[in-house]
Amino acid sequence: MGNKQEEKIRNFPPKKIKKLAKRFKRLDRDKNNVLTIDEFFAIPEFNENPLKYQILKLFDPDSEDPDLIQVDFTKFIQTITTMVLGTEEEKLHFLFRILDLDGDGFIDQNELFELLYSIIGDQVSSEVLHEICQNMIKEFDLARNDVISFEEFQILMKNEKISKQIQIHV
Ligand SMILES: [Ca+2]
Ligand SMILES: [Ca+2]
Ligand SMILES: [Ca+2]
Repeated sequence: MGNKQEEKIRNFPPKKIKKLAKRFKRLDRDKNNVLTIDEFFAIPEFNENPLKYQILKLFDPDSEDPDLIQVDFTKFIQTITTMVLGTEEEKLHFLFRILDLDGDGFIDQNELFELLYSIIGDQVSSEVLHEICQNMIKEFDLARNDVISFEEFQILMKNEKISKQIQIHV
């Protein structure tokens, strides 16, 4: 990241940065200059996002536990600039990291299940959901190792129906 990130932030319109700084201040309710989980969850749209815990991980990749995240303004703005100004591939990487819950670099059936469950919820039985996951993995697991790699994920996301379902809104 490093320089590339900084360059991106420089390219971010100063007006927008000012706006983000304002937003950061507003979100930082206890004025300690870091955002914590309760401050993020105070944003209603964010709180409703089924992927909120995974999204929090992106803001503070160093912290293992989303409950303990500490997001200072630099991290805040870096994450948002990547989400907004990142290339298609960077954005997909972001999403992949959200879905790869254990961070092993692959999406397995359980992680896919978690994702679909967070989107579909109780509308279908867990048996049906497991079956859907199995079929999805079968369809996109080109290397036949029962997990989805980033390369396979890129192909999966070209499928419009799926990508529409898992867009991130922050
Ligand atoms: Ca705070
Ligand atoms: Ca994984
Ligand atoms: Ca695979």
